[in-house]
Amino acid sequence: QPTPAFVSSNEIRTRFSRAMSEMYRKEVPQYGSLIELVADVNAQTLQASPELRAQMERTGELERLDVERHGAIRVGTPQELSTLRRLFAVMGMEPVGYYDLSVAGVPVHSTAFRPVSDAALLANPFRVFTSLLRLELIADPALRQQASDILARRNIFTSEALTLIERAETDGGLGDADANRFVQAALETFRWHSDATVDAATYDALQKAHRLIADVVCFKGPHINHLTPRTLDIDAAQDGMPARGMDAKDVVEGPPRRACPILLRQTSFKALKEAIRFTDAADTSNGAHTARFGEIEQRGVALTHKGRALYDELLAQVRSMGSAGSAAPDYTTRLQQAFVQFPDTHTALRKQGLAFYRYTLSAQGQAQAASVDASADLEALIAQGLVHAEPITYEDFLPVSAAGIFQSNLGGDEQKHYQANAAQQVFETALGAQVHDEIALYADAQARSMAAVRAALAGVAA
Ligand code: OOG
Ligand code: NI
Repeated sequence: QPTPAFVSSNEIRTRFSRAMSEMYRKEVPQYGSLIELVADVNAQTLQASPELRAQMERTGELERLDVERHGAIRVGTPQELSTLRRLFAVMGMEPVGYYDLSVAGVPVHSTAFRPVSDAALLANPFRVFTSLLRLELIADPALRQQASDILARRNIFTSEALTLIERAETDGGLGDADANRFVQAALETFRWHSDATVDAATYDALQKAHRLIADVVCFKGPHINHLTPRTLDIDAAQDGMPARGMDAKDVVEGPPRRACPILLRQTSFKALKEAIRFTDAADTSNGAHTARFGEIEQRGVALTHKGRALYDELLAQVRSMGSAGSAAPDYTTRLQQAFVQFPDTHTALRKQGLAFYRYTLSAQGQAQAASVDASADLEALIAQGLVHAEPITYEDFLPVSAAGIFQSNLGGDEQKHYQANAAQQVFETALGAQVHDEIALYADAQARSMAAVRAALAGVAA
């Protein structure tokens, strides 16, 4: 029997990400406006900065820019989480990183499903930030039990999706028609349902425990709660939101604007109020739910452990100054001031071991490879123009920013407090797998590129 031709997992991910984007555009029309705004800002930014365009062209990122986005969902049980892991695996997406958001008053812990290899990231870096509700953080035992019973009754996957996941696992892939069926079936899990699965009183009780708990427990499935395109100038995009009818969040999360962007900066437009029907209601006239929004992000270079520690320290400084009251300079100014301590040239970031880079031989380096000492100092080779060092893009998330995004979109201002209790092992048991260490992935990518440069120099010189 001839081996069936499988569609690559990269291609399935691209089809899925496109289908998800189309669905969300219909569900939340403002998301369409956001996509248009970001496309305009990106075109202007690339036109104004030929240097950025050239860099993105060299690294292959220019091509992925228009398809690039992330989404987020929240699930209720270990079973749901582990099946999602299998579903995302069909699209080449693996769990990366562990985020404990209980520290920030959100009763979940999370990971991001995303491609991990250099080639898969370039093909389409689609990511889904996925949170698991921590029912143990509901204080009232009766309510906790009720939430758990409600969750136990639902099945968030269609039988077709489950069949096709199994087929992909058994056969090692999916053919073209199956891949399309899989995309459609998988999409059902992320669809919005205006019919709640509970009566109004139950919704209210769960909403009081935490607005996020109601969002996870009271619906048929983990509706996609936002999709986020990547912008090259988040300040311009933020400024452009009101003119296009979007109610922008007050501050951009993450590091300040810099010459060399680091990590991730994010902002969003506030969640919409959507009509919902409770099981004891005839229509949607007495139900509304606020959870779904739009977000944009600007990505910069990934940081080493040392760089990340400096980032966390400076951010903590700025946030603690917030309590100084009205005399404190405004947040953006304080952020700018604190981050003066974070070097802002790629040469300094590299030399101080703060960020990760991908090394390649330049055209000149290739031409002169035969005469270059393969063990020469990399910085010296860069200075001579023989080696390029391109920033490795940060592909992950930031817990403090994520908490800010959660908070600004749940509506209401009450701030809950939970004990900080990272529980990565509990999370991994629920997931049925270990999460990748994101910093190790960047370190590997950098090391591989260095080894390739050395090999190219040695190979020709030998
Ligand atoms: C996820 C919030 C985190 C981000 O970009 O940091 C996130 C959620 O609201 O479910 O998407
Ligand atoms: Ni997000």
